[in-house]
Amino acid sequence: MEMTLRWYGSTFDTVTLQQIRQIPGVTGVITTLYDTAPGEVWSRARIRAMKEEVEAAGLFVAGIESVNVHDAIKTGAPDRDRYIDHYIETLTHLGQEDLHLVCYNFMPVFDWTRTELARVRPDGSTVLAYTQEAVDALDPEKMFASIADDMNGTVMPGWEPERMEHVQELFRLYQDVDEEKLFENLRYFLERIMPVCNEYDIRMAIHPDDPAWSVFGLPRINTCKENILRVMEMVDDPHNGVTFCTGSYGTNLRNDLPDMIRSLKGRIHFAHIRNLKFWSPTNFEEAAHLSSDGSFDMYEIVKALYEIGFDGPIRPDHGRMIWGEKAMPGYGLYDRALGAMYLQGLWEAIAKGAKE
Ligand SMILES: [Mn+2]
Repeated sequence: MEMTLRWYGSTFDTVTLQQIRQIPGVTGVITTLYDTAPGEVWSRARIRAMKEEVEAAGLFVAGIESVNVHDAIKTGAPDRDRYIDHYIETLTHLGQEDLHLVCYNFMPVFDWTRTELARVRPDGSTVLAYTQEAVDALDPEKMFASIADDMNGTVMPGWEPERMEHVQELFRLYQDVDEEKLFENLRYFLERIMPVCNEYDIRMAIHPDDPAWSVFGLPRINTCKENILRVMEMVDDPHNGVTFCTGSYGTNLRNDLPDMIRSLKGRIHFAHIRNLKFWSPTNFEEAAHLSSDGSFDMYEIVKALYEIGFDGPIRPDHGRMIWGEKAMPGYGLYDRALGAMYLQGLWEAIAKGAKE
């Protein structure tokens, strides 16, 4: 396991590399070229500059989150091959620059969905939260406007204003895409990129859908054990792997997280670890990482990762906004630093306990 933090680059992130460097045990960052659009080819020069900036701060780039997949690929549009060619070119450049982990998702239209970005908890911290009732009452085209005021002036991944201007058009693109078609389009994409992944040893790590069920009538497939195992089997190559995000699979209380981790042995390339507090099965908020603050048993989750021999990057996922910090919702420094320390404490205890 290597402990990392997500970082959006010095232009976009309120957190600096120097601050990340001071969190004990954090050696790497998970980053991206945040100003690139889905379908755009990443140049080697820009990838190298990003690496050099991170390395100059005493850290390293542990992986990319994300290289976003163009909607033409997800919908299986006639021009998808051109966009897959671009994706392959980006992967080639990443491989040539010695980067070997790429997180991505295959969610239609909306990336992760939350209905509140600053729900106040009893201790005064604020967190991202979700209620199905709020989603059901909302016109999807107004989704963006309803939360835009809470973004603290930041641009949140998957919710870029220029994308959200075209929400109606995006919905039209997906009108004939059902779950089976989405599986098929994912299989097509993975089969085409596996050769370059094998050539450069690039581990592709699909991120689960969040929440792990259909929203606004759009199909979603990366939601449960059965479906993710189907994705692993349909392109049975170790480079076709998973970002195990506990806060995303965990949105569905039917998902047994430690059991899912064990069933994905050898295919989890990256882990996002966070806790959720449920008030009902369809009303939850993002808690502190500590087990007792939320609804998950974090010890059992980390233990399952340890037991399958997981050796990739872990990052604390979204944190609460605490101590007056102003940052991109979920991506402040303070609570993620607390999360990184707690997760490392669990790991150390589990690893030493196993050796006794
Ligand atoms: Mn995640």
